[in-house]
Amino acid sequence: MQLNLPARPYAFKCKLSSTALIIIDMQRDFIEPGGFGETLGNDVSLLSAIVPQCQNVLNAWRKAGGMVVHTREAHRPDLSDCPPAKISRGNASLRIGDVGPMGRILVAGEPGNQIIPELKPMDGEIVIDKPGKGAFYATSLHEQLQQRGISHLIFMGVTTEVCVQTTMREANDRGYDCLLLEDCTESYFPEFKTATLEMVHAQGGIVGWTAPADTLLQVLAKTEKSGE
Ligand code: C5J
Repeated sequence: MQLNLPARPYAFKCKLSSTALIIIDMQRDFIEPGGFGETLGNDVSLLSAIVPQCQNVLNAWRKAGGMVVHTREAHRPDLSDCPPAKISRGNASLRIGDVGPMGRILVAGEPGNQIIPELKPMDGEIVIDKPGKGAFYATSLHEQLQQRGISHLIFMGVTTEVCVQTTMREANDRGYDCLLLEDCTESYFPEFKTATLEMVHAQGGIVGWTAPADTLLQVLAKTEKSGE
């Protein structure tokens, strides 16, 4: 199935069979009230607002038979994969590994570290636990995508300017064509989201493409109807 999506700075063309949907860090601790994000003073309702549209895309992508990858920012319980600089940075009252409202902060297996129930991974979908902001650093993501012949990536998730943008830049440097779905990503700082979208498609798509999710939903619905 060939997908031809109106996008910025120009049309994003890909084949379903060589494209993966990458969902970045839609974890309870970043998105749900009472989690780590909220304890840092952030308004998590900004992030939770994108969940319904992310669900629409995930459902349509699954229906079309596309490959799905979920990521989580997650460290080993002994924090051996977490640089001391990452733990000590900033003046948060809770640090990585401390016990927060939903268990230990950014530690694999803890309740807050799980992907929100609305976007729960299904059997057969890849889940990448990543110690960095970028999903390619110290993970098997690149190898797994290469094994499946993936050349194009469609991104959703949070936060736009941190883990989403970092992963897109890593992907871009590894030769993937990347599209970010504009209303399926969010930041605690709306101005950072706006700036990131501009950065991604600036200079003829220096990092990739951006488009509203409806463009993908419409193309998927049309191809389903025509039985392509
Ligand atoms: C993500 C963060 N997922 N902001 N993490 O963006 O620390």
